[in-house]
Amino acid sequence: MSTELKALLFDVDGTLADTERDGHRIAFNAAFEEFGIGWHWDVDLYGKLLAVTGGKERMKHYASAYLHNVNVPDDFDQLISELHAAKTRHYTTLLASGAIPLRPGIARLLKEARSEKLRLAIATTTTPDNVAALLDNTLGRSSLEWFDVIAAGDIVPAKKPASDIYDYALNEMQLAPEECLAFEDSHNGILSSMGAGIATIITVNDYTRDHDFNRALLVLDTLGEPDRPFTALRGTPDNHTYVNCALLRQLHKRHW
Ligand code: XBP
Ligand code: MG
Repeated sequence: MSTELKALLFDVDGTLADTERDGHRIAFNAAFEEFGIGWHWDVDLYGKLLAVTGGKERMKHYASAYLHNVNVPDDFDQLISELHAAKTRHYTTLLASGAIPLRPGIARLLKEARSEKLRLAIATTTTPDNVAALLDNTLGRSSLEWFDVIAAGDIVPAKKPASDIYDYALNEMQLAPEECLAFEDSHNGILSSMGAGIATIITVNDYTRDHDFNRALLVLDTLGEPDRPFTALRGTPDNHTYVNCALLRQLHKRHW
């Protein structure tokens, strides 16, 4: 008996929108300036730091791997927590200015999935406020209700590449992994989604183009639009030129 596709689970950063280089990075730097600590993350360095998911975890990793924890205060965890709160404030303000649009095909696919009664969820490492700000400023406030569960940030102890955040979302939705597809953009992301047993579609971005996506169902440059076809980097999208529910059902059926 074949399993029916019931839900789509989306990563946020890099997948729903290109938030890292011109969003999170800018906000981290603004927080560093606000606190006068002399840190600055340029585009290349930030690409390397993305190996560690989660903003607090990333700052701690930077202090230990790049600064060897020199001049780190006794109450370092407190400083990290304050820096992170400031960073979240800068980031959500940036999103409110409309600086970061959704990636091609995201709004269209979410709307089509809703009309076809596919359930939706978010599984991300980022802070819940950041997810709300992105959805609010792109699709409108009511779009938060499109998602059965918004699994985000510290809700689970272990962030991606651990599968915890996807396991949490599946459990909340009472769905089996075979009933879902996940959308990711990074190696850590696909380790997490596939660790939870969910077949995964990748849309790459400049930071993740060279990551290992061997186990992905499909690797694309974007989800595409009817007038803006995707380029398939791996996998077989048959005659499709943009991702819609028909293609997703076909890929899902072929896989399971
Ligand atoms: C996203 C991240 C996040 C953001 C920062 O990873 O790594 O940590 O860069 O967000 P993914 P916070 O796309 O795999 O979920 O500062 O809110 O933690
Ligand atoms: Mg991501």
